[in-house]
Amino acid sequence: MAILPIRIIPDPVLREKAKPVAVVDERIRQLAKDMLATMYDAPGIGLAAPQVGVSERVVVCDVATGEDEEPAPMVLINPVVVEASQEWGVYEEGCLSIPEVTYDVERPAKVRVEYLDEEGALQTVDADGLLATCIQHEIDHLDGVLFIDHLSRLKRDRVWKRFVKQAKQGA
Ligand code: GNR
Ligand code: NI
Repeated sequence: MAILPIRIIPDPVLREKAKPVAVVDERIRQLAKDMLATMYDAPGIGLAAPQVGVSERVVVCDVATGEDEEPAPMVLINPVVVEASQEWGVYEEGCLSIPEVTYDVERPAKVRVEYLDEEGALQTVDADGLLATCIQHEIDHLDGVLFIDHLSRLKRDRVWKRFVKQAKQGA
């Protein structure tokens, strides 16, 4: 298992559309394991492959963060939202690729997601609460979309410019 470096905006890989996984093989299983280790180390509740520089449709998450909760790691390959509730919910979101920035984001409160598991078998999950938000945040990453894209242009541009400046200063 390896802890991988996490890419920070404006790294261009975070704006690419990630390509579907054609075959769920040992390479993908190893990537998922390394992503879980990286996510727990950060720590975070989710991680998408582009955040570790891999432009492929692989996501991991674990929203069971309570002290007395059992870990609940999930690996979602080629995930797709197939149904979203009319009802919306709001969470204060953050992103490991945009450190120390949090804002409220509105998204569908419940989603049904189809994906391939680590064996390549088709699975369906009905997610609500934080898991629904997390999976949507991660699928956005696979399409080059960041949570700041859901904010007003003013707020998004402010955050973006701050990180562009930091990158230029080598911070
Ligand atoms: O660790 C994370 N926390 C979080 C909180 C609210 C909504 C989404 C997230 S995902 C984030 C980790 C991350 O950047 N995943 O892409
Ligand atoms: Ni993120």
